[in-house]
Amino acid sequence: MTRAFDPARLRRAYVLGLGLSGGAAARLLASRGVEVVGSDRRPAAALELGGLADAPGVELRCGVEESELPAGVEAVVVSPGVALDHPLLAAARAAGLPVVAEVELAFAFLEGPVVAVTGSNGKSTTTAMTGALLAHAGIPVEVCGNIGLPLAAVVDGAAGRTFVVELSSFQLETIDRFRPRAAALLNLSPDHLDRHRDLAGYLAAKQRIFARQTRDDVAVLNADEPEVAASPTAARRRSFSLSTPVADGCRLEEGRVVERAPGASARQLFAAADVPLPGPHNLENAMAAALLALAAGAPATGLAAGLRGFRGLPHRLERVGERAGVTYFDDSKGTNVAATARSLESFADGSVHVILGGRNKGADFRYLRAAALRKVRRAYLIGESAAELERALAGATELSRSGTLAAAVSEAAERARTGDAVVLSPACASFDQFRDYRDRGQSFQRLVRGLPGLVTEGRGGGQEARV
Ligand code: UMA
Repeated sequence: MTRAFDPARLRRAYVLGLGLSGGAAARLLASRGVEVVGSDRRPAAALELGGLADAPGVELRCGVEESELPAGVEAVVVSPGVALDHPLLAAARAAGLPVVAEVELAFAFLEGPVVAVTGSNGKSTTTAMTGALLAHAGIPVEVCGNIGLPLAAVVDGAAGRTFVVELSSFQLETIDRFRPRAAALLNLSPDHLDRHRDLAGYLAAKQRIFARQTRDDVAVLNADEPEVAASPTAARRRSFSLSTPVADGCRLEEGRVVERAPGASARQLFAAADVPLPGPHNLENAMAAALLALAAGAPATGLAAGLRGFRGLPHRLERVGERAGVTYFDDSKGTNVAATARSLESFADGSVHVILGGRNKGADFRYLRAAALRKVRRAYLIGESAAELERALAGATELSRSGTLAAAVSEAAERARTGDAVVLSPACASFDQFRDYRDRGQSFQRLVRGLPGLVTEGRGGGQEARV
């Protein structure tokens, strides 16, 4: 039998993976007087350990893939990137020790409500938007999680904060007591199938976000996706939709987002035009963010102004600049087929020169054909999956086997004409050629800024993306 995870009584813990989340978890544990053994298969020189190596009570084992647990360990905190069949985790389970996510550990120490966001796409934008809406309402907020700042890193801080946490399926797999006051499941499309085996496993991991909620909490669900809408939860179900009528939640009605709730009269929350980011998917993100913000105490009257002030996030349809009537967008965060297809929907038919490719995470690229047929003038294929993309998209649009990002940018810049857009939205992970999606996006931006005659406009030009 697995022992219950009780951070208050923990004396010695193992932290597997010392990246962002493992590092933050180890620091949090050490600061609470817990002895930590941490390991990472990468050598210490490749990790950003800060002062962790010298912290009292912390022992680090880097550059080795450990499979045996040291004596006296009472729980294992696992980084999201570690597969759950890792030998060390199997050993922990066999010994009856709890294996928990960094967010589960952090949750136990939080003093303040949690608002959580998951889904296949749009979760970072929705998380940031929710944070912006709460901040606009004067509610102290910490925006964190998968978005890039571990929850464990923000446990200590001013009192009275609301924690808006983006959660990936990887993190959700090993939560237990984690209970968000309000939680959203935005959408579901195939992603990370290399880890979750099938869509049902992936959905089940996502739905764990609601597992500990009670009827005092709020679950925000996408009414336009039946599997998402049917998620089991004890919480009050509030839905959002672009088309389906909702009994409790909000819906787009003739350019206005209208809220309905049992026993209350309908009211406008904001207008579609208040959302400063392009595409119907961002309207969905804004509806979910509004319902979460309401659940966390923001007044409805400030939502429209809060949204208008939202600046968007880097590497998500981020406008890099313009040159000879051609606009360049960095959508490096488009790491799966659905994200890229959604981004393409933001552009005029036949106007996009899209850069695709990288490491395939188990996706079927044929799902890109429909969007490619309508929106794409030419696709420039890079990285490991170029050949697979070429087979999947043959006949749907013009194709170039560019190989590298540099070759793709230079060829796209040469071919694009006034009114076109050049968009890096790879539908793939970046790890074959780059450190991560940020590194890939930054490389793209450097290449674009190096084009002669480019006029840069910085971040937040979402509106201009509506071409
Ligand atoms: N490691 C091992 N053994 C293993 C596997 C990994 O030692 O078998 C080590 C690696 O060498 C590495 C560390 O574990 O040093 C990696 O940890 P990690 O991959 O879990 O990454 P972190 O740095 O902790 O970052 C994680 C999230 N990464 C992943 O889920 C892969 C970050 O999301 C998140 O921002 C961060 O925690 C803070 O919460 C990134 C991501 O790509 C952006 N997320 C995926 C997505 O959005 O699709 C899920």
